[in-house]
Amino acid sequence: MRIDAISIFPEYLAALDLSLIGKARTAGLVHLEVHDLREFTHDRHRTVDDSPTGGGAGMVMKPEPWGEALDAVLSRGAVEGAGEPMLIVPSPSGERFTQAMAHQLAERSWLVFACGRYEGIDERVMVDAESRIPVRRVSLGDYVLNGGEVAVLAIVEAVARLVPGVVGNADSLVEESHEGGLLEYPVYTKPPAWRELAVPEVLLSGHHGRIERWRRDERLRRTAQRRPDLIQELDVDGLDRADIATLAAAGWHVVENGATSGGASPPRFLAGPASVAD
Ligand code: 6GU
Repeated sequence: MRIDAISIFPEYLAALDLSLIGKARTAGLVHLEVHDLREFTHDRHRTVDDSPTGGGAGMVMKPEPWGEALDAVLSRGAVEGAGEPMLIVPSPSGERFTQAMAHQLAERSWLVFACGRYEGIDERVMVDAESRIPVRRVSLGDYVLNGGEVAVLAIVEAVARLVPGVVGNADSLVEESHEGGLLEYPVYTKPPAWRELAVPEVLLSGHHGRIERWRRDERLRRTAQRRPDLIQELDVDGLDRADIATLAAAGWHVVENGATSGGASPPRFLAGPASVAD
């Protein structure tokens, strides 16, 4: 996978050289290039921003340096055989970044990140890019950062670890938080008792079936407690009887939607502690 990132703070992205992603780069699995947007300015002050047209607070990133930077990065990658590019623009007004999106992005051969600062990038930069390549505006969550760099660190780490070979043990990608729409189960190591706190007995039993069931129940209980929005999204047909019992104990019940069509079985969904009241 090739990754290009354009920023006015290229040093901010130096962290990608460390640890997992650094190793993936060394192993040739991920080819990362960071570009300084100011290299694509032509004035003495290397200006990248200007006041918002129509008025308002803050500054907006000018389109000209972005246009030149994207043209240069895209033509270089094309010459070097990077494949089909996708432009990712981190923005608090983008679609929410999720593990599902990380999987989609990990399928691509070439990602280009445009890090905005200030109040954002002149909209025409994205419209112009969209006429040539797919563009996704992506948000980490419902809060505001000063720029896209932290989002690029997060997105690149989430995506690159899904590239085959980057994470040594592929099994560890399967049973982790957000895979299968549930949070991860709690984990323990030795010693079996620490500060008078014992590791749950079942984990010492050597009984793989019971351990697997306990872990699944912990995932369901935690998710019900901390992330009811994820429980609401679960596919009821993917739940077994034990799942349904565990969710019921956590206040979530399978209900059938009365509106049936033809001979098909009625759609079922989970109703939680809050939706019972309304
Ligand atoms: Cl991707 N960018 C900025 N500036 N703020 C954010 C964000 C992105 N995601 C959440 N907040």
